[in-house]
Amino acid sequence: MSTKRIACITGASAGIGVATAHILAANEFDLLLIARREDKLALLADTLYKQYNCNSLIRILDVRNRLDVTQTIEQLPEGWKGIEVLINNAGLASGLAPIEKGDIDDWDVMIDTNVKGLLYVTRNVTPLMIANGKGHIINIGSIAGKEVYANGNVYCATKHAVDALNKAMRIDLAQYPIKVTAIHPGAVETEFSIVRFHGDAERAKTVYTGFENLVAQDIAEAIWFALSRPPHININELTIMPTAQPIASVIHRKA
Ligand code: NDP
Ligand code: 8X3
Repeated sequence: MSTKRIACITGASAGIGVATAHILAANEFDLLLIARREDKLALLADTLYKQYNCNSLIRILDVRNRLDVTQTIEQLPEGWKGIEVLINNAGLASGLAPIEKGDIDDWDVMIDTNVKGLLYVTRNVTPLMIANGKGHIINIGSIAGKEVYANGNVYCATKHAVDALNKAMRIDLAQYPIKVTAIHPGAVETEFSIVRFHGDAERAKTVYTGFENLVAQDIAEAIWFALSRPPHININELTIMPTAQPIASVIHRKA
């Protein structure tokens, strides 16, 4: 087992999770990579080893499954229990519909993943951090956790919950001392909109046309900024928007 610091990234198979894995691997972390798609995680682990000599442990896990989350963390090899950084990133929007027409299955998926899944992982990882006497949790929220927009109802509610949990965790965990930071992005082009629109890639593309959206690397760099501050500094939260998106519901697009 190497002596590098260990970070756990949920939602490591795409988008912001992949970009964060690269930046942490480049900064001498070994990585516990969590998501449901095994092929994507295996490919990422291989790339990280070749590019950065980073050791990865991949775990195929649906964060909505409480029992599986507990077992996965409990059954980590001893050398991997020293998790110092947790990136709570796994999450999604499913659908975009007014409250009276929303699909209740979409609502369940978002609440179970974005809120309950984040809690299950956090509940199982924080005791390891406390035992190790240090830690830093990065919660990936959203501008949707700061504002609400038409048809975003339940997704916005889940991200407001992440915002509240981020503040609450910080109060509870500062004594150990464990840092807690939220990163709240605006529009980042990833698989996010393809997932939101249930695989409709053409509709997803329209979300990002006519303006310069953020890319996953922009968010990974902000995460690294928060992680690389000295021990006495905690970045409580950062809201990061495309310049053309001053608030959640306004995007200045060129014709
Ligand atoms: P992607 O769809 O590209 O990536 C989402 C990741 O979450 C994937 O790795 C996916 O892996 C994982 N995931 C989803 N559901 C589960 C689950 N039940 N169990 C385990 N892993 C899961 O989107 P982004 O990278 O954009 O999203 C990352 C985070 O950033 C999310 O929390 C999102 O809400 C947030 N965000 C995104 C913004 C954007 O505009 N893109 C803006 C603001 C916040 P797999 O499918 O393999 O399980
Ligand atoms: C994703 C950004 O604006 O679609 O969280 O809610 S937004």
